[in-house]
Amino acid sequence: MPKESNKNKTHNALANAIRFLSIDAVQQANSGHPGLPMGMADVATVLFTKFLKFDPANPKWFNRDRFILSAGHGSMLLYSLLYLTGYKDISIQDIKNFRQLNSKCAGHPEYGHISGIETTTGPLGQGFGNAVGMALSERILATSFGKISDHFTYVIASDGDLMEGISHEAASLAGHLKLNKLIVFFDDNGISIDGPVNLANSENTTNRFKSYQWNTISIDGHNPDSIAKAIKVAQKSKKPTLISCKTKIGFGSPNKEGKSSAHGSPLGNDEIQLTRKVLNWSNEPFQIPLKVLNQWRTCSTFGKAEFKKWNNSFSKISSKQKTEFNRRIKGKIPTTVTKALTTFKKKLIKDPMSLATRQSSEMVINKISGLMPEFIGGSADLTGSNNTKAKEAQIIAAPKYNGQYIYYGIREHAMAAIMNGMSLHQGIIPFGGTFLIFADYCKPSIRLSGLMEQRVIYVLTHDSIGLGEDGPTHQPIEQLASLRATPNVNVYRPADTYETIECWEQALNTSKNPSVMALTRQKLSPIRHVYSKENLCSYGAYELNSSSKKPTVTLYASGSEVNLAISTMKLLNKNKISCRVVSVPCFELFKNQTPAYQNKIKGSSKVNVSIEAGVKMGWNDICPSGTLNISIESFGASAPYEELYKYFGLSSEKIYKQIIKKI
Ligand SMILES: Cc1ncc(C[n+]2csc(CCOP(=O)(O)OP(=O)(O)O)c2C)c(N)n1
Ligand SMILES: [Mg+2]
Repeated sequence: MPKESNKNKTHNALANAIRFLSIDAVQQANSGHPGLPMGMADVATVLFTKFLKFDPANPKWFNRDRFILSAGHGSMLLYSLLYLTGYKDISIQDIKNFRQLNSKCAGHPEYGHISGIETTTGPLGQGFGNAVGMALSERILATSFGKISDHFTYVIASDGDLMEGISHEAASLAGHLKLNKLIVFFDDNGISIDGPVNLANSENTTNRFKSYQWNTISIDGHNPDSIAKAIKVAQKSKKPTLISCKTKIGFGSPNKEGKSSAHGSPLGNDEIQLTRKVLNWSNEPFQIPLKVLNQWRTCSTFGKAEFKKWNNSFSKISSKQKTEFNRRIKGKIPTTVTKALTTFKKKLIKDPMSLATRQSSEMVINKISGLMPEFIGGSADLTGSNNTKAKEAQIIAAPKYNGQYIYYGIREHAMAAIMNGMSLHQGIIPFGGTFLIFADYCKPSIRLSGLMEQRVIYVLTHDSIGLGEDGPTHQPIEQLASLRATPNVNVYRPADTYETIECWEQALNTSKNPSVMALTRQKLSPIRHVYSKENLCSYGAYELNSSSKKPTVTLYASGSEVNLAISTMKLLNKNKISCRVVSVPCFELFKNQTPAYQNKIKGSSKVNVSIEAGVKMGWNDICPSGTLNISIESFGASAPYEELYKYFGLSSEKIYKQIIKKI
């Protein structure tokens, strides 16, 4: 080994503290990924000790630099950093409990477990997308608050992160938007699980990012001076920067360094002993020499000073601005929004409208957008179909970023991950549109919205065969069921304009759930004719009308099929069969009601029928047992929508016949 200078000695000791905490924790858990923390310890050490603006004593300080470990399998890198730098909510005991039940140090970093974890990562590429959302949020908020919003967003991304399709989408948009305060360290170790990356990859990653309009720098990821120099250059760039760091996975392990065997299993006791020798680390497992720990603990001095400076600047802004800033950061909806929606509901009762729910949703967006600058919309190239753009909304673009609308391009997956990042960043309530069928193109990120309890609103239009002629490739069949099956995601399917307002109101006021708005392409007649002070959709299901106290038949339906239920009810009534209709705009909210309420809604009809233009899966959790399901269990077809409804058995006459058979 070359002789170490004092400067290098200090750096190496700091980096080795990360390496050995990671090695020891993975060994103790007998599970985990030592390779990445060992390989990226040098980069992380330089970043955290010399550049990252943060204060472990004030981990939620708004203007901190964000650090995202997109390659979540390297979680021990992040846990080591948070412990070493002195975050209060992680102890050495937590690290010893790595990957055990209820440990804060879960297999992959989970948002909410430790204050320094900015987002949940593990599904490769997601963190990269989140980071783009965070960097964009920082720029958007600066348009209202100037230097109060002024931080960098740093990312560690692995080969896997950058191979994933989502990184292509997100990087391309980040380059287009010139997010110059986004700095990505690419852990260019040339190794993934199956072996060398060149088993499956031939592209030049640097050139790829260059073509996205990024600034690119290539360095030796084990040379502290090169790392520092690259960060300095990146900080001054007018474009987002990719710093490709040539590293060795499992750095320091004589038999596993540079090999995929270092990726995802414990090094083993013998190899650990050898690695301790190579890296000159003679400490017991989990033991960090006091001198090294103290050096780590003081590295945020710069961040603490920045925190003070920021507080000083913040104290100088007007009290009106302070109140507005605090409101946005807390995610509180302005009272003017509630008032506007109430006025809209009342007006609608007087002056009913037959609209597609996507149009109703557009009216809601138009009414509230100007009242909530933090309400940031967008669409994946379907603005005119999703009806997501408020008339007044300006387009968000470099270099000013003042606006409320993002043209995401045809990048559904990145849109969803970016929205997660915006919501996590705080100060923004994102909503974005595509067709419901393409929920499948953003599903991994929708799932993470649910897992991280983020208020992200997905405006998913063209919600059934009711879209008509575009045919089965565009007609959702199983999408509602699969989204409803995702924990914590509220799926709304409003039946008319009034319900659309209620569902939007509920989505905006539910800060710990993502919401899916499943909206129609086709016009729907109004079903609500009386103003209700209470938000009936917030119950998830409610009785819309009934022709008797003890109706023989109860019809349950959502969205566009509520009107079908009403016409079926009319037919039954005409034939002296009493009936009631229950509108079911949101399964999840109904399941949260008391058993008493649920039983009241379920009632005691002889015949129960659910009607929805999609698979029946899930309806039996809502309806009484033995319910007849009117559904579609095959792919759709291409035709005018009225014909399709008849073809698939969704007509009041056909439903009526089935009910009579059952009675
Ligand atoms: C979307 C997704 N697919 C697959 C995996 C499983 N997985 C975890 S890490 C990894 C790739 C490892 O290679 P790299 O990203 O270069 O990380 P390194 O081995 O260099 O640490 C894979 C396929 C995952 N976590 N996420
Ligand atoms: Mg790799």
